[in-house]
Amino acid sequence: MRGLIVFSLFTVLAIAKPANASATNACNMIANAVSSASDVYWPGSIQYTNDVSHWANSSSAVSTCSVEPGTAEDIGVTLQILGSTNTSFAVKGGGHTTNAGFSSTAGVQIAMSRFSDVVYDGATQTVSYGMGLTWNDVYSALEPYSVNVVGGRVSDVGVAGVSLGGGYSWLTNQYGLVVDNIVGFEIVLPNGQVTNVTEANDPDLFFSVKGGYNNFGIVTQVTTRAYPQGQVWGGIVVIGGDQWDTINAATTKFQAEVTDPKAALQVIPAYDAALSETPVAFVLMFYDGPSTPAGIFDDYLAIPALNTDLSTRSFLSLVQSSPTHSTNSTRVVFNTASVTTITTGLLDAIVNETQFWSQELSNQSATFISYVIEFYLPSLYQHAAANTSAYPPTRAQGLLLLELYYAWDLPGADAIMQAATVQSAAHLKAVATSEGQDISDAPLYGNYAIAGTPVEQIFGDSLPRMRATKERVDPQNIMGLTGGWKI
Ligand SMILES: Cc1cc2nc3c(=O)[nH]c(=O)nc-3n(C[C@H](O)[C@H](O)[C@H](O)COP(=O)(O)OP(=O)(O)OC[C@H]3O[C@@H](n4cnc5c(N)ncnc54)[C@H](O)[C@@H]3O)c2cc1C
Ligand SMILES: *[C@@H]1O[C@H](CO)[C@@H](O)[C@H](O)[C@H]1NC(C)=O
Ligand SMILES: *[C@@H]1O[C@H](CO)[C@@H](O)[C@H](O)[C@H]1NC(C)=O
Ligand SMILES: *[C@@H]1O[C@H](CO)[C@@H](O)[C@H](O)[C@H]1NC(C)=O
Ligand SMILES: *[C@@H]1O[C@H](CO)[C@@H](O)[C@H](O)[C@H]1NC(C)=O
Ligand SMILES: *[C@@H]1O[C@H](CO)[C@@H](O)[C@H](O)[C@H]1NC(C)=O
Ligand SMILES: *[C@@H]1O[C@H](CO)[C@@H](O)[C@H](O)[C@H]1NC(C)=O
Ligand SMILES: CC(=O)N[C@H]1CO[C@H](CO)[C@@H](O)[C@@H]1O
Repeated sequence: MRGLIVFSLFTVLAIAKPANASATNACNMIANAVSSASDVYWPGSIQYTNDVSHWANSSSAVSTCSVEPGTAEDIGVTLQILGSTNTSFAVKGGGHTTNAGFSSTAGVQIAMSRFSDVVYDGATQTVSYGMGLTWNDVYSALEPYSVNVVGGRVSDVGVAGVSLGGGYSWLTNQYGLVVDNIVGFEIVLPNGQVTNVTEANDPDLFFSVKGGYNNFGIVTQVTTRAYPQGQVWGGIVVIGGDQWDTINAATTKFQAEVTDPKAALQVIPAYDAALSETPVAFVLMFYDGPSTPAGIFDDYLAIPALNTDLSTRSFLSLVQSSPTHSTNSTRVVFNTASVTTITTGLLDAIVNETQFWSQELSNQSATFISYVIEFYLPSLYQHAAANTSAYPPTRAQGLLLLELYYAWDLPGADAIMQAATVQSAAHLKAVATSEGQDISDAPLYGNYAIAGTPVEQIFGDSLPRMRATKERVDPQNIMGLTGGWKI
């Protein structure tokens, strides 16, 4: 073991030195070439520290410098330099990816923070928002107009990764995914050209970027449909692990009976070291109206809770009440499985996984072992036509998403924690399959999938069209110098 560590340290030092020297050169070239709207920062500055910081510290890296572009043209200049010097780089929106290297790098860190406008256009009923924002920023800016967009469920998550990866929202049962509502975006292509892309002017690129992240260029802003938004009802209850049978009965009943698209639910069996030694259930409830009609969440509300935060509130307040259980000092992995239905058997298996892995990993500095069960109506993918976005690659069947979310403290436990989620997700897929679910080809959501997942499982039949588009807009594969789901 010790020999292995010494060996890999040597390898890292050996390749890191020349790479950083050339990255330093690229940083200096960028600093000299960009306009006064943009800046390059070096380690030690506050701006650099913010630019490389991620929600999960396991996703951060020590880059050579950071760039905060202030204009789309400067992004074009930067991409040209990175391409001509063959320098690794990363593009960060909100920095919430849990996969190392997806928006972090030892090379040049691009931080999108200066793309921070939110513009509501009442005439077209659309909203344009910049790729440096969090959902908190967007919802706050829209609240005075009583309108909203389809976006993330947690306030400090970046708009970029959610919007470019698919995007599941509290409003998805009503209006579809985030990508289903995008009507256009501005992108800086790898050749430096800045262009507004729509279904009308470039259907292949419009399709490919909706799910395709950073494979085609760097997006600066997205324009999406606006919807009226009033007060909502909901929040969170925390229920003790002595109530699993009652919780699971409420959950199977919710799934079988509730068809109101204004209702949304997440049930999260979770071991939370800060709360208790045994797993508890977080139940997140949402209703798009000032009160929830009788019969929707009653069974959950009847269960004695350890903690309750439910009320009639603004959408922003509801989103801010979601727990995130992590700061950027901890290590996190997400993994996922897609299923077509949640049975009592599957719920029991998920609770058992929470119990099993929280014990198994208790000596690995685990602080949080959880399984987010996301409920959607079977019609969730019917809000856009087939073949209109790279993700999801098929809209034939509605899916429910399981998101495994583990957090821990010690870097030495990384490999064990990641491997545990792979084993656990495979186990749950096997349980669902053994119950007769046809999920062998069910697409996985890229924002929840663990690094190393084959892109075929995320993009499926979208890949040929994405690859042809990439060949056209990025023939030199400049975007291959950055990490993420590479097609
Ligand atoms: C607490 C929490 C709650 C979440 N809730 C939700 C939810 O409700 N719904 C949901 O769908 N997902 C949710 N997610 C998952 C979320 O979609 C991903 O974490 C997503 O990647 C976050 O986007 P970001 O901009 O913060 O990430 P980043 O790490 O900044 O970026 C993610 C990827 O997008 C690329 N990218 C970023 N900016 C650009 C750009 N301008 N142009 C091109 N590529 C770019 C990056 O290079 C990287 O590969 C949640 C995650 C967390 C941690
Ligand atoms: C990291 O934590 C600091 C301090 O809590 C906070 O200011 C910063 O916004 C966080 N960064 C991210 C990406 O969450
Ligand atoms: C760019 O760098 C990579 C290694 O980071 C190397 O494999 C590749 O050959 C280089 N390409 C060119 C054109 O120099
Ligand atoms: C793209 O559209 C936005 C909003 O209309 C506009 O501000 C921007 O200048 C356009 N960009 C290009 C390159 O035409
Ligand atoms: C609980 O989960 C573990 C790990 O997946 C598995 O080995 C075990 O069979 C499960 N127990 C039950 C009762 O399902
Ligand atoms: C941690 O606990 C598990 C199961 O309880 C055990 O198999 C493993 O050997 C332990 N690991 C260490 C490093 O103590
Ligand atoms: C969508 O594309 C797939 C192949 O990628 C094709 O089989 C299917 O017919 C298309 N559907 C529609 C409605 O165009
Ligand atoms: C607070 C903290 O732990 N920060 C660390 C996050 O990761 C980077 C890169 O690995 C470290 O340099 C920080 O010290």
